[in-house]
Amino acid sequence: QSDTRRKLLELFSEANGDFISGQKISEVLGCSRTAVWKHIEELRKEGFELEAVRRLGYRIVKTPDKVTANEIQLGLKTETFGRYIHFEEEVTSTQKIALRLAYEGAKEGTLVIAEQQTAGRGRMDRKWFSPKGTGIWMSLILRPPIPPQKAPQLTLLTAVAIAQAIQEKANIVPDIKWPNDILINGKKCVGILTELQADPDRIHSVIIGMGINVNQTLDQFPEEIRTIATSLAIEKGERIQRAQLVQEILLRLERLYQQYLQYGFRPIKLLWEGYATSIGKEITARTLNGTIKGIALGITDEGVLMLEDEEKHIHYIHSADIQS
Ligand code: BT5
Repeated sequence: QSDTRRKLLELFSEANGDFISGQKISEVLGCSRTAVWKHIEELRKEGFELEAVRRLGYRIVKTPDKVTANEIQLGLKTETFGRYIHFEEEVTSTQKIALRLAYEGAKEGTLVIAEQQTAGRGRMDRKWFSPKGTGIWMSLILRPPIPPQKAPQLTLLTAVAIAQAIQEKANIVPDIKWPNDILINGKKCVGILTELQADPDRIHSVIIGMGINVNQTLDQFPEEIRTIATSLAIEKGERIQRAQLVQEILLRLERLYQQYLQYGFRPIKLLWEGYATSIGKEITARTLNGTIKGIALGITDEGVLMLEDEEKHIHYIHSADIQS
């Protein structure tokens, strides 16, 4: 995806649905009117509807409701997150591609996104259903200057960013379930998978995988998760533009990430607690070392879950599956 295309989309974002003259476009892009016309044709092929009127120029009438790089970058307000986007119609898993790009030196903020995943995965190699054209399946590459043991905090930070974006775009206040789920009315709508590439003392990259059910109807969920999963459209009763939600998530993520690097995890923790409804309630944590039942007291300043059992012992839990 070229710089010229990015500039063109920026122009259209600023125009906000108004006409931009061909003259102005060719000036800003530094290319001929014919070259402008070629870019416009490319966008049309991708499903953008563009109106062309003599003397007025071009304007975007309709976007295709896909999650292509062009559509996400039309209206994107971030500085670095999503400024480079690797889009594919179909992949095995966006995590896999992001990992490869990270090895090849991709910059922080690089986003991999697909319309469909054929082998989307959750934690511990569980399956993540990622049907075509209905959800957001994406992976973001970060290179945070933090010690590797702090990487799990980024999962919590991501959960806050997605919760904020859902609140903004769908007008629903979701629940965050420690560590990596977002629920609406008790059903899972979002899953986050954080994968770390690091030496013992230095992070090379962190890949944040985000799976968000956006426009699925109930019958589009496979039977095995139909009673535990939901989508934003089911909860809200109307479809949501996925590209706009991606833009909002990237913006929130970038802001929180900058805040995190400057001030540490504490401000993120406070926001996180505002969305975490399980705090103060009884939960069961299945860890690799066994199952613990107790009251969730909250998270530490490091993002570790504190669980108080019947004997008033406090357990510090770094990773687990939680049931309420
Ligand atoms: C997660 O794992 O929740 C992390 C999911 C991360 C998915 C993203 S999509 C982009 C990127 N590329 C990938 O390949 N993955 C990431 P976990 O907590 O282990 O939950 C997995 C469980 O969630 C499964 O065992 C199912 O019960 C349930 N599940 C699977 N697909 C679902 C869906 N679409 N919606 C809700 N629940 C689902």
